[in-house]
Amino acid sequence: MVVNSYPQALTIAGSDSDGSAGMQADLHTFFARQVYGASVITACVAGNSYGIHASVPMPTDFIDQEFADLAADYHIRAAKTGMLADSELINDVVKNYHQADFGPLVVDPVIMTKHGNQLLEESAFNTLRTTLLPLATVLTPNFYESEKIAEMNITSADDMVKAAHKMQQMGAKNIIAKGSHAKTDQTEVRDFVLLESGEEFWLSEPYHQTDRVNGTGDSLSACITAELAKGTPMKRAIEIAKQFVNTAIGSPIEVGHKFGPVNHWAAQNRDY
Ligand code: PXL
Repeated sequence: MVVNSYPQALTIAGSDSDGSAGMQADLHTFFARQVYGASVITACVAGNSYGIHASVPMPTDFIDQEFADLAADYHIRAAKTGMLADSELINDVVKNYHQADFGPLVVDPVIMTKHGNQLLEESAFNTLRTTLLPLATVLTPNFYESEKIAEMNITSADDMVKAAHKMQQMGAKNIIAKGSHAKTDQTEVRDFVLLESGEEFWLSEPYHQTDRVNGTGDSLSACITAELAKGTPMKRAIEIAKQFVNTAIGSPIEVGHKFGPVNHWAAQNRDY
């Protein structure tokens, strides 16, 4: 008798053809953390290590069927969202998430790639803020996304704290607001964490001077999702994810010519 008890996580995200980011990075991460990975594909992106060159959203009735098929069979214990492209897709995913019982939701508010490709229509920011954000058990904005969502310029540590509190007031329960990587002479990256309990703290990791950081945001949010699917407490899940991604950045893999992926092999099977 199959008891369906193995930890299962879901990524609701876009497919990235070069495998460095999006759903592929999520599934690599689930695998590396020994969690079974299912996927609801929301969009397909054609690109490589130089950039993204085309993108198509999936039809919403197809997305509805993906959700229905998983709900009818699998025991998804945690899920994450990645690229959602436009308001129609966000509303469809929100509708499906309300109907499903897929556990805590990690929202990676994917707006733009590191190299300037827009993955969410400008007109969808408000839908993201008002419908998806309140569903977020965890929100994982990068520096740019925090500025966009909180609608403020972030120029200091105090501003990061302010932005995180603003995003919590919008309905996200736990926030990891990622620090800026903009200064090439910086020696560390500091992320600010605000938990549902009100506890807040900074996480610091060494800054790696490398172009091979595609998929870091996807992998961080996927690692938190994988840990939540296994029942890891929230604070520990966030700490593990930060160290996992830092390790994956630390050992680049030589694929592609320009902005390559992080190395999930280097980060797997470790006790963080
Ligand atoms: O890393 C952000 C991201 C998310 N989703 C898809 C992507 C990318 C970046 O390239 O292609 C599908």
